[in-house]
Amino acid sequence: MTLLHLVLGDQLSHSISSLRDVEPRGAQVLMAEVMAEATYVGHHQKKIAFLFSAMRHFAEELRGRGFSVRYVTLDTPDNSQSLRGEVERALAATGATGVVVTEPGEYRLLEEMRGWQAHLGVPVEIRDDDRFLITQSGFSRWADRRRELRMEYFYRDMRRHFGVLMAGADPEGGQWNFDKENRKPPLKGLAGPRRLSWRHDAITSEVLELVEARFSHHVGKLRPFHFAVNAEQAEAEFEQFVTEILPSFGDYQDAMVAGEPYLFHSMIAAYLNAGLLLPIDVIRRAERAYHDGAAPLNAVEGFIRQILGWREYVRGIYWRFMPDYAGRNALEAHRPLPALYWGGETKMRCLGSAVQDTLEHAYSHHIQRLMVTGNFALLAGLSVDEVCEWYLAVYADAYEWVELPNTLGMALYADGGLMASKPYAASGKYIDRMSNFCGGCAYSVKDSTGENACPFNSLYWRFIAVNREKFRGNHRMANIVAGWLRMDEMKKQAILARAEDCLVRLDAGTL
Ligand code: DLZ
Repeated sequence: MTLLHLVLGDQLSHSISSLRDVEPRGAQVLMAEVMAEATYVGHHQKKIAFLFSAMRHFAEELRGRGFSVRYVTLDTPDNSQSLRGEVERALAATGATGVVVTEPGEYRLLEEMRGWQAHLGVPVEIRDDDRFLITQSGFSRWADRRRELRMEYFYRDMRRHFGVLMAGADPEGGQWNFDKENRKPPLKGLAGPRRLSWRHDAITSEVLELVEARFSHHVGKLRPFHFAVNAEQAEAEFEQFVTEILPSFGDYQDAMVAGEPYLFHSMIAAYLNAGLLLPIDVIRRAERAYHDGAAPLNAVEGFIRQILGWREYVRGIYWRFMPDYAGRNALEAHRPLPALYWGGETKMRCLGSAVQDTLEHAYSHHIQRLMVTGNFALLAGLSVDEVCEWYLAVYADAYEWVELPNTLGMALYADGGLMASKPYAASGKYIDRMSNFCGGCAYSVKDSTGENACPFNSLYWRFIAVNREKFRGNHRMANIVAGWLRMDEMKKQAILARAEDCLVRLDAGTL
């Protein structure tokens, strides 16, 4: 009996559960480039090129291991351009009598797959994705026992369970979290090291031409294209991170520098989320760097918290609360996404720079995402749906399981505090402290009123004023709301007038 093993574009791991316990000879693998997946949001051109090239390389590796792989390129004649259609065609062509697939990372596709068995008339087995360190049911068991689902406590339990950075029953270094040591502002001239970049082989060159021909209307710049496209290259990039970059990662985790899109960040999210790297491997490698004395604890703990804590936690939140989660909009934010998010002109240096980095690289680092593009969207009350769609489209690492909780929950507080104990709202003062943007900006970060005032300042206070009733019960917001209520009435009016002026200009494309 031959089964059809479907491998999706973000399942490029040889240990993926859909290929587990399978004798390569006699097994039939299906991989398919389809318009349905390439266009359900308007993915960045680099994201499509990265995935198609990585998929094609992975198919070659599988063939090298003896698998029979049916690989359908986007331009294959008769490509039905949907995953179900390609499964249907493959079943007919190969005579396979059942389908095996690892659960997808997005709710919409899982829902669709649940209907495949009835439609196709053969058994469809959907296996757990055990590249993640906790299953959906494991997360649910953890969550069922708690009133509040805070990441910090989840992370501690994961450290204990996996014995990562532990000294017996205690955390290594006597503390679970070294976040306070990870917030150094950038020194003058701070710059990250030069990163590895890869020559295009024949596969990547062909994919780049395909993306140029078929997706040039999508967001972002395709070239130069520098992504790793197989596990070997991704591992080499990660090794460079551990040996040259990780030691500085902790200190400058929250710093932003104009013209330095990567600084000391690992840049591995796209590889992890597509399956070229495995979370447990990168966690153990970083831990080893600490034990070997090659990287300090604040850096290693900060890195491991992102993978073992945050990444697993957001996935758990996503699956526990979908599909209801996607419809949440606790602060009733509906303003249309302005053109500047698609590269339109802005005089705001920090925002313009974060957007330009995003369009150029399909990447920006987490503080730009959270405290610049995210913070601005929160303060300006931008439509939750449109902002979430933007984040899903523009980042090479974005799939809904990771994007939605990070955007809707963390950045926009649209889940009403399920994930974050208070909104990540900040005025220009935060950006000034953590970056070198404000010095060269057209706006004055010292001012909240008048037409030169940094828009973040007036919008911050407007956000507090508009939502003060909603924040009344939140003890972490009480002082801020009280600060607004105490403020001189004339000053309040001037701030609100400036905020309205900013919003008018935002909509007009002149902010
Ligand atoms: C993101 C993406 C794109 C652009 N194209 C494909 C594709 O052609 N074929 C495929 O199998 N997967 C693709 N993907 C990744 C899927 O969208 C991803 O597997 C689901 O969103 C679930 O995470």
